[in-house]
Amino acid sequence: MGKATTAYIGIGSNLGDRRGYIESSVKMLTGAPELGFLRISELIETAALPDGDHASYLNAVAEVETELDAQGLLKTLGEIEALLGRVREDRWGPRTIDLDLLLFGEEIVNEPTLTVPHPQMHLRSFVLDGLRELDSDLVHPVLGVAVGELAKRVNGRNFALDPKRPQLVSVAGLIGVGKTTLAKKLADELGGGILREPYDTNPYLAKVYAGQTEFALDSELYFLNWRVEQSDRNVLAAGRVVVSDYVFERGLIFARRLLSAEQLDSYEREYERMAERSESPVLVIYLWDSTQICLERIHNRNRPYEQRIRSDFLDLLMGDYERLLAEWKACPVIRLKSSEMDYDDSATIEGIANQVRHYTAMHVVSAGKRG
Ligand code: A4P
Ligand code: MG
Repeated sequence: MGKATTAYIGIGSNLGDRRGYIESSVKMLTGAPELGFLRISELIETAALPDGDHASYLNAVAEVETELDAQGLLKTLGEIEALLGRVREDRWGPRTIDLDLLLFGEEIVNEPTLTVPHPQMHLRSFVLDGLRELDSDLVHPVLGVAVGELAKRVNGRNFALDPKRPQLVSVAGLIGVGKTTLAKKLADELGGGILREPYDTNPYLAKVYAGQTEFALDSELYFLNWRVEQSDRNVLAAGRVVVSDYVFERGLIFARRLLSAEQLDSYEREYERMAERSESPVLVIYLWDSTQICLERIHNRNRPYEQRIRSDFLDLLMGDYERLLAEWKACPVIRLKSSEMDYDDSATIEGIANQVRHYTAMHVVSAGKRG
């Protein structure tokens, strides 16, 4: 007898008697002589990925124990799918039953017919929540991150990688937290482009910081125009990775703190128009730290007009960012604490870039694989 491996299987159905198909698949998993069936998570109803165009799914995760190898288990799953009337048509099309191999012990498999961990499992709450329910200590063997932490990144939502979209990765966070440095290093490491806030060319910024609030609207509109020129969805190339040192929504955060009611009114009208043109990111990296540390960095980098920034203003902005990202729906969010990272250490940057890659379509395209 070989050594038993604990494996996790994603179960999905969106056609016919969904619950019945899932129950039958569980019976077959239990009955298969080569499998010891352990447990199944709760069933959850989810809108069909990628865009809800098909009937909604019932999803669950099963834990099995097997002495088969990963390919052997995949074959068994295929046989059960066939017995339950699964017809392979369109990738995203309706199916009576879909059995995906999510995790096979801690094994990493990259073969033409099999990728383990499943290449999109970390983007799906319906998978991560099921895994977490069965074993909260499980760690994704490639990302090195626990399933509970991965679940927080997607925050109850489900995403699909889409190589046809620009692969925009946005670094968000407070003034002075180190967004530009991280964005540049990641762009280099990922072989992608960089989009930077043009703080040094904004002719109004120094005036605003010097207390001439009548220039605040011009200053914010200047930034808004820059951002939309850079992140215009018709300008960014499909499939290409590009890293920005801001999120587009940052404009609203600053406008709400800096503009008078009347200025804000004009700003918001313009913002709505621009937001439609701007590409939304596939991943946000929220870089954070204490306001004290950000303030020290601001002092150290010594841009003259920034020296008036006070810690109570940073506290307010920090609260704004926290709220923005707590409600963020567009993509996964990875939180990183700036002072816990050494930007000059190449292994640190490689590690972060590796995480980022898995949230972009680079990850499946470069693996020569289905999504
Ligand atoms: N393959 C490679 N790696 C694996 C793996 N880890 N597990 C190969 C299973 N199969 C793997 O799979 C195509 C080929 O992938 C297999 O022959 C195998 O050699 P498939 O099951 O025939 O095709 P599929 O199901 O269309 O592909 P896949 O990747 O399983 O699709 P997804 O991404 O699971 O998409 N929306 C909601 N809400 N819930 C869902 O469960 N599922 C899908 C299916 C779409 N939308 C969904 C859901
Ligand atoms: Mg499948």
